[in-house]
Amino acid sequence: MTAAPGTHDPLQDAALMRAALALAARGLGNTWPNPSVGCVITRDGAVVGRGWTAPGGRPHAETEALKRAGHAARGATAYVTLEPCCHWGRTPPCTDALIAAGVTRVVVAMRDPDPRVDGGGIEKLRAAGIEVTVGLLEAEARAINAGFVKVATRNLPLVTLKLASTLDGRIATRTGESQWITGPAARHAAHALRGRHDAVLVGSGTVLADDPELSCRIPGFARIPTVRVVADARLRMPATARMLREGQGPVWIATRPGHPPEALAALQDAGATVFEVAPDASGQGLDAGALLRALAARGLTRILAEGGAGLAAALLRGEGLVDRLAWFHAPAVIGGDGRPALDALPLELLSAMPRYRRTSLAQPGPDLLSEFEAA
Ligand code: AOF
Ligand code: ZN
Repeated sequence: MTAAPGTHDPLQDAALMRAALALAARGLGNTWPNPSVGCVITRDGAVVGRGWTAPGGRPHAETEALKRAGHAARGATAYVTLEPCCHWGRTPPCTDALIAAGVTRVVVAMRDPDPRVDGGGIEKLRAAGIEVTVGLLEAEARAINAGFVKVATRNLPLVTLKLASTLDGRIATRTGESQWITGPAARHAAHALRGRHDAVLVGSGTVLADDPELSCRIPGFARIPTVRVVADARLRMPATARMLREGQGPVWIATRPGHPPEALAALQDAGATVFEVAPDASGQGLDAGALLRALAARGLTRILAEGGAGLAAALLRGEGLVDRLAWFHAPAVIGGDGRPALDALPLELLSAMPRYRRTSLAQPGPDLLSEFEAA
């Protein structure tokens, strides 16, 4: 049954926007610096085209979906998770493609904050006589576009802080033994998390302690290899580190200014990109906000921070730097002489304690994965 022109079935609209959001979610971690957008095109109640932002950020979702719909796009409705672009970037505007294809109705989940678009796409579609609805499942779309929106509005990427600890919040024994606290299913889930982020961020202490590879080792998951970023104020990272020899994806090292060029050259020769970031107040670490702004300036929108305890605490100390927590808990305890997941914040008053709202709970194998958002 087709609804009369101008009247639409809200349940069907919501179901189709949900389908577009699911397509958008597929691209997370693979489209930076662009957002991951989903588009579903329907005609007479049947889906005739689906598309999502291609790895690397182009082509855009709408043109992918239009390509699949072909002539069926004439008189069709397009459901898009972000306002279609109206600017000439490296691809022609999606608004023009929708108009040229003869789409007659566009349902948009949220406006695009990019100043080149920012309502202009909606206006252009309306000016062409297309019926446009804005705001369907906007909260869900904001969650998917959170990294892109944070960069566009605050020059900061979305940060998910991932930690894996015992029930009592320990990540190693007194002697430093840390492998493995969580089981294989949790580690697999952690790799999937890496794949949905543009980059993994660790402190150099973690590199020295564990010599990790830090890539997403699920075949086909990270279509664009996850960037591996090391916060290394003192330039302690050895040029022989495993991540420089193994695994996929670029290695970026952020350090404080003033190191001799030879020290940088050794790491650059090993394949790393090295850049300088302002130090923190102690001069020993990096300023967490400056580090994140530098990553946003390089195009990253979604960062998975994986510790160690110093980096995690530095991020949490910064106002509004950590957006989400992904905390794995193993059903085990180490006790007070073990290494804590977090260095001191420090905190004296409970009223100043950062609080979170749980958004999901999963049980990978014997472990728990709780995800939280800043409250
Ligand atoms: C869309 N559909 O799938 C995406 C959009 O550099 P360009 O030309 O690729 O443009 C990037 C901008 O386009 C980006 O900042 C955002 O505003 C929008 N992304 N728009 O219509 C898409 N990924
Ligand atoms: Zn576009």
